[in-house]
Amino acid sequence: MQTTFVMIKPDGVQRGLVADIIGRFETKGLRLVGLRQLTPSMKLAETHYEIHKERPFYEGLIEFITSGPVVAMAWTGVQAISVARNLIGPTDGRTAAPGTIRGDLAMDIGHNVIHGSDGEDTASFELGLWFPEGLVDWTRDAETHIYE
Ligand code: DAT
Ligand code: MG
Repeated sequence: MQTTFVMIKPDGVQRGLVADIIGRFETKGLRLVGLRQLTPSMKLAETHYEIHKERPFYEGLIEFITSGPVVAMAWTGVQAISVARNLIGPTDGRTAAPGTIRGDLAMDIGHNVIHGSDGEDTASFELGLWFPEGLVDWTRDAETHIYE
């Protein structure tokens, strides 16, 4: 089992895509173990995207992520990190395949609706950053039907 960090960005919240996006993770079979809506502080956004600090798009990215509320989530499942990344699709919404969240819902590389952790180290760093109070430990009865 893995837990991954997923965030609906301000464009996804403003466009009313929260229910659609949460529904995709839930119906896939991942288990929701954390959910918060907040407008990220500069410090939180800068820490989250620290790895991109030297990139030319960094300032615009921080401005965008702090521009309004985001929905931060933690999802658990077998290989949840890659499962979530595959649901999300590649960075550029215009070339992301239909069927993926970005492929279905985004037209831009920056305003691409959603973030998902890209590996075990980033997942644990991002979960600790966005959910300092910890996650919700619960059993999803449906899991006996989701997994063999
Ligand atoms: P991803 O979110 O697919 O993991 P990333 O980690 O390379 O992509 O970049 C983080 C975010 O930065 C991405 O979701 C949108 C923004 N971004 C990346 N490349 C960009 C670019 N060339 N122009 C504008 N924004 C970009
Ligand atoms: Mg990334």
